[in-house]
Amino acid sequence: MDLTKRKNDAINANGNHFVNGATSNIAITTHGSDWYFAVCAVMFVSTIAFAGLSFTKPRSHRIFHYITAAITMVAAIAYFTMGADLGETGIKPEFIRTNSKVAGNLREIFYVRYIDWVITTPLLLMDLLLTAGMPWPTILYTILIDEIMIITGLIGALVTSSYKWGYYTFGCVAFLWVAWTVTWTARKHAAAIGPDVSKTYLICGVWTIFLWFLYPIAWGLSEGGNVIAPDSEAVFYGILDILAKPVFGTLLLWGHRNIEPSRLGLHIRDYDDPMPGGLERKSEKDIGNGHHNSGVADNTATTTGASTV
Ligand code: RET
Repeated sequence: MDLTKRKNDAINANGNHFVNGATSNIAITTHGSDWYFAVCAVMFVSTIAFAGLSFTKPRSHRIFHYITAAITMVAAIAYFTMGADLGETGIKPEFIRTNSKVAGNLREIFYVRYIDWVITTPLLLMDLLLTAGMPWPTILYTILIDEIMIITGLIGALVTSSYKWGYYTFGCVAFLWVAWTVTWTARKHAAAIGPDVSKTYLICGVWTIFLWFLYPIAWGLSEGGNVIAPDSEAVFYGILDILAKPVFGTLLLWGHRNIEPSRLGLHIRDYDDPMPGGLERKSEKDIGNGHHNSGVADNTATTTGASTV
């Protein structure tokens, strides 16, 4: 078999199965599919690299490697899906255009993109906000608002009337809240930990918020306004995703190379590490028997032990 002659068959195998008796579709071509597969390869190689780098650290120091590898792993699968011309549906555009690149009565909307984002944007925020040593309730709340941003973006993309812009507006307001937390509140937390943490946080935080501002613009031109063709949409989101995931991940892990997770409040124990505070590890036997004290007295003894070490 001559591999050089093999063609990308995805559009033929999976594409343009729109129902509703559509007469014309606005969908990706083989070029778009090739590009999606190329981005899939970038995400896959990055995942191997981030996961491989985790082995250079003890297990208790791998949290940022694992989060970052998970982000590109999910993206690789989403990009495989889009390259295969799957994970999409045809939606009637609000604005019917005459330009041949975007003329038609159904536009291909990749809902798999939002399944990717609803998983990966919270992980990106965890990478950032854990670096800043943020309290966990703030992290959870910010992730919830981020999920509102992504899900309203998905609903807006699937709505055919002008009401889609209502969802878009909700998404933009949610994004402004996230951007505020990242650029203001978390920046102050990071600065309080030390100059190295502050520098890493600033580089990754500014990079993120700058890039994230461009996503609603891509949405407005693609799913929203039907201004650019699905192949151009692929390039726009693809470049943003490469910068926001593998490039961001590289900057973040590089920044973390000399930062102890415990300085960020992340006290993670491996099974063979000493107990925190120099306490003895207790066996079942010690806890259950051999003491005439009540549980309360036992606690007191433990606390005293900790404070004298
Ligand atoms: C939408 C439309 C609704 C308004 C806003 C949006 C923002 C999306 C963002 C996505 C970021 C994705 C990333 C993916 C990972 O690679 C949903 C497009 C504000 C900011 C970083």
